[in-house]
Amino acid sequence: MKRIIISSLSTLIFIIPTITFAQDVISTNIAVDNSPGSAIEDQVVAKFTGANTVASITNMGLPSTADIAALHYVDDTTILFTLKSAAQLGLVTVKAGDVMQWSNGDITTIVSGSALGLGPATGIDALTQNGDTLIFSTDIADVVNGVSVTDSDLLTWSDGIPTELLLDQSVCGIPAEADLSGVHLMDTGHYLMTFSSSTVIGGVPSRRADIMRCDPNTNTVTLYRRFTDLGDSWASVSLDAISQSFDDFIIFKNSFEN
Ligand SMILES: [Ca+2]
Ligand SMILES: [Ca+2]
Repeated sequence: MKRIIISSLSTLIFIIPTITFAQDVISTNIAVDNSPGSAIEDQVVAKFTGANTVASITNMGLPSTADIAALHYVDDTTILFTLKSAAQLGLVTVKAGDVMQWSNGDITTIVSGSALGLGPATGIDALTQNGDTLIFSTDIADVVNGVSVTDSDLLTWSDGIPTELLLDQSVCGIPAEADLSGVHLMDTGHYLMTFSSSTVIGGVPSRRADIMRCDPNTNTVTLYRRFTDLGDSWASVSLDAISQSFDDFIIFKNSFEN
């Protein structure tokens, strides 16, 4: 007796896998001509692929006199940021210590510098998030809620919980004269960090436009990314704000679709 096996393509289910890539998101301290790409102004946010090309530039409509000092890239339509100096953004008056949110074109205040416990002359020059909790660095030494902090310590704040010290700069071996000017908390618990001038972090040289990675559990520091590799136009550039974006890409497309 013969057995007949009938198969049909229509009964098969194809799964298209995706992979998530981390893309580095930055603001520069000065305008840079990222030739052959477009110019990057200091008040916009540029997202870079791993191939050192600009994936996108987000212009939040800030005045050309504004300079983004810190940013946290939530997604393509929502960015937290601070400015280096006071500015008028539409109806909103922004001071250097204020944490702002841009969302689909609307700009609102997340928390003011005074509500964070910062002195009136203190700004925020590095910003990241852990859930809804803000993690940030000040641009000068300050006394925050009775605690003396340096411009490279990491502080933390969430709604209802006053600002407190999160990570002393000594954990990452940041020398006293260095100023942490950009930070991003990775899913691994490591911190990406940038500094306002060339220095040595945990024994590892850090130049302008370098991103360093600190593992606070093992006290080890490594070079993560060197933006000066992009070309001569980056030689005098510092990264004054960094973050990361995670985008899903389809890496396999089967051949059964038309
Ligand atoms: Ca900037
Ligand atoms: Ca700082």
